[in-house]
Amino acid sequence: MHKSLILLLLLASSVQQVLAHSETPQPAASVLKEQTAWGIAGESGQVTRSIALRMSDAMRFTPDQLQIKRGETVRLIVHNDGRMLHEFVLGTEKALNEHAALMLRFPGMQHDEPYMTHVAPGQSSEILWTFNNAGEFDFACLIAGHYQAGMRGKVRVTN
Ligand SMILES: [Cu+2]
Repeated sequence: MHKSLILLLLLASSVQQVLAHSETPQPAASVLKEQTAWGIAGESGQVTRSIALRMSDAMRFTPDQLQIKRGETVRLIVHNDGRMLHEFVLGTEKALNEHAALMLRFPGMQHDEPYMTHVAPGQSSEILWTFNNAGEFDFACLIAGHYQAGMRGKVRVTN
């Protein structure tokens, strides 16, 4: 299991303790720039391409397939066309499956990482991401029920 998920699990199981603190715990900078199997957080000066994605209450992403060249830093602009909250989370299929299982157990779980964004109805949000590993990765909305309804897509990063 990804270590940040374990942290989230610990946080979710100690909500009372978390709420007892006046300050929201902030992840360390080293955590924010953590290398993952599917890439690393990008900088705005490195952006080579912008890709717009739309999310709908039909539990679909448009487009649901992305082609990336390894080394590209992409500005992913995610718009929520629906009337409910959606989110965009990048990962491996395995990481997303594990994360989705946690979201089912703890539907109110707060989570935030540089490879995910939560988008309110009618709003847009963006992620800057450097795809520095080739491979086949996934993106998904992990809100309980959405992932299970098929709200996911594929990213192919080629050399
Ligand atoms: Cu959703």
